[in-house]
Amino acid sequence: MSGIEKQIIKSVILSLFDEDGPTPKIYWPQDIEESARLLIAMKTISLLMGDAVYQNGTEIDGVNYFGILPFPDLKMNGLTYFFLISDPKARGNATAATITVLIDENNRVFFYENMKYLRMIIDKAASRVQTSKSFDENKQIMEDLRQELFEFTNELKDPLSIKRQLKILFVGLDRAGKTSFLHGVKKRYSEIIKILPTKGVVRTEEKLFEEQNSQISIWDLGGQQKYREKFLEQGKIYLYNVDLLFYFIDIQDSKRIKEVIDLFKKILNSLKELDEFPPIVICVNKFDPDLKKSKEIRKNLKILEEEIIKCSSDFFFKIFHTSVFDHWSLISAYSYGLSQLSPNRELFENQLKFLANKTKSDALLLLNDNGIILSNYSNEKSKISEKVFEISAPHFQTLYKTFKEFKLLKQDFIVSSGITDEERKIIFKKIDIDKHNLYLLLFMEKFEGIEKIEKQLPKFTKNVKELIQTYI
Ligand SMILES: Nc1nc2c(ncn2[C@@H]2O[C@H](COP(=O)(O)OP(=O)(O)OP(=O)(O)O)[C@@H](O)[C@H]2O)c(=O)[nH]1
Ligand SMILES: [Mg+2]
Repeated sequence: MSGIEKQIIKSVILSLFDEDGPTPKIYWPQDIEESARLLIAMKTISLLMGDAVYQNGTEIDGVNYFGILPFPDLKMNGLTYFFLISDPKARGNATAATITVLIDENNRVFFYENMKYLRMIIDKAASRVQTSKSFDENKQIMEDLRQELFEFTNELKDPLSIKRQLKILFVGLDRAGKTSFLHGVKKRYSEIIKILPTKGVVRTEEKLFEEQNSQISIWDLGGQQKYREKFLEQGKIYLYNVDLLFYFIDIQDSKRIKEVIDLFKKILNSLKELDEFPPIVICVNKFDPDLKKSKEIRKNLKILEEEIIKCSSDFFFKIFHTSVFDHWSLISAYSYGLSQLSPNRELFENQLKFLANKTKSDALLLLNDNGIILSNYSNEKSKISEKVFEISAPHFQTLYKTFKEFKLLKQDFIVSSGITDEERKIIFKKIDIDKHNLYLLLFMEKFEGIEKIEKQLPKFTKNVKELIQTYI
């Protein structure tokens, strides 16, 4: 027995796009079936081939991302790194390459749990491959990678937990609007008016899909002083293993700006002490639509943003202006946060970008049935698109459902025309993927007919169908 049965890592493969197409160049174990390794090379490289950047052949550095791919035929899941190797002789001046690490599909949590470290060592190996001069050198690099992976998995105490556990914290001063936000994002309006100050912590579960690999727990922490103190004292319990943090600020409460910043700093310090660096979504909340132009609010905003930028340099954060009276603002902030938890977010963006390119769309949005934005893309030229989506997306979803209800939809497309001029169009399309209802919104400056979209959709749907299984 070689011990392979006990090993979590089942296979490691370097694939290149050469004269023969996608080819598994270096693979372990040696006796992996030819059909299996070909499948892995084909599938990983062909996802990369959709990349517009690659096809334009301009920036090599622009293409490097990770994704988790299902290989149902092999009953395995692969963590794949996509990258390019500079080659003046190749089309687009570059060779597409992937490194894929495979494990049993039942063990896929292992990838999610250990993403940070796995990314680091695979990235390192890929950089070496990019400058490697020979096949033998590549062989050595892949052997080193395998060794490192094995050493890592051997050291892990409990590598195979059943489900990926994700922890999302909602923190901020009392009355900042955390609990209202959580109800608002789900459109539980009748609850919002009944909300009382949160005592201690209230935990709920989030489901993006009926079936998902992860268990997402949301911790809504009461912001009153006594709860805050407890929470800071017992930082280890609350902040330990946090995957995402929402920090809430009441922008209308000018008197408490200092208090808001102080609490934020304390939380960041505790996180640093624990060596936890979750992405942070800052909700500048109660930014109500009718107050957007208020001088006082603007002034508060300026002070706050300066202070936040000053103290959070060690963290990845993004600021959103939110209000419970603007549903889209909640959805945008919430979706953005959740998307940070998906190891496949770059792959999704890439799929949207590819579809945009092929259909000449200027912006795309992919929504789930609850209106959560799973992925979005907009080309740099079309600055207006985000605003257009913001206003139209929620209405389209309602329109769609209403039309469907009254059996007024022959096909799954709704095309709006006459909103601006004749050429600009917004197209709304439902796509069915297994049990999931997903919605696609396309914005086009210059509409060239629905056929272009229909032609591209099967391929897009097929790719999304696979990637969605490992979205979160
Ligand atoms: N104007 C305005 N009021 C809001 C908004 N969001 C929440 N509120 C109100 O602010 C008050 C406090 O909201 P909560 O959701 O209970 O605040 P919280 O942050 O959960 O408070 P704690 O549980 O005590 O930490 C309620 O009266 C809400 O109706 C908003 O976006 N705009
Ligand atoms: Mg609350």
